[in-house]
Amino acid sequence: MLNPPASPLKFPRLLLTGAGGNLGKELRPRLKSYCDVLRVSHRSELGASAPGEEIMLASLENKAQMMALMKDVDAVVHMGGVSTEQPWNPILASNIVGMVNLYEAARLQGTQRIVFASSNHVTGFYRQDEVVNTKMPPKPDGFYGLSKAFGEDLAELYWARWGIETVSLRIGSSYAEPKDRRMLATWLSFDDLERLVVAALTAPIVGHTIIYGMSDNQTTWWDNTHAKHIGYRPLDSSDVFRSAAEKRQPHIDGNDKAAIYQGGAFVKASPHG
Ligand code: 15L
Repeated sequence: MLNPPASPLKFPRLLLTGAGGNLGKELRPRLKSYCDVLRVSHRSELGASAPGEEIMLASLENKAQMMALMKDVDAVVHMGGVSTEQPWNPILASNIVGMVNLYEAARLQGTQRIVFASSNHVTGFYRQDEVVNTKMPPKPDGFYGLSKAFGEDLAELYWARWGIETVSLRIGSSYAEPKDRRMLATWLSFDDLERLVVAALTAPIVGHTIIYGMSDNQTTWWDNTHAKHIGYRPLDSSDVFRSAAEKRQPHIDGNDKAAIYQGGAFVKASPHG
């Protein structure tokens, strides 16, 4: 966990959705420094609330629950939704219908800033020998990546029509350490995830900005030139794990689609169950 700045910008009420997910669990204790009240939400039990927290369970696909969840919320860190390649129906419910419910509730309840957990799988069908910037066309690698591309377009619409600001985070691979050689390029440490989310929350003017979420890795496939105004400065790097990752995976099959495309195993995952 980072030490917050001496007098951090504080939101009166900040909502964290998906607070029970892998990254939501990491962010839940870290976001407290940036708000007076942290509202934490998930589709299932979250345990006892900590000081300064409000717990509100909600299903993204339930419009009434999302309207209640967003009441008096100043900003949202939206980590909720399906986070892997799955059949279309659960993705439709959480990542499409759920996303529309979130933004309609933000419009009607007056929430002005959303940080949206998009994914690198929006551009997963670019090759690993290409460098992608955020103005290049999406190449989603499955239903999950496609749903995140929809989320980014929805955010763009709500900015253009209703002035709701969003930073869409195309998160790479956020784990305690890189698990394989692909993650030497896509790894995002938990501390850099916090740096990225806080920068996205506190940057003065963002409109709708897309930014890739990776640490300061020697190997990188992503170019954040068009997101410099967010002020994200990663301080960790996958390089310290390079020899361990290469030892775990000494050979790469050049004909394996997971080794050719940036989406890795997602480009081969079957969405049909
Ligand atoms: C994602 O978007 C997934 O949510 C996460 O579990 C990882 O698979 C990550 O992509 C990745 O590409 O490593």
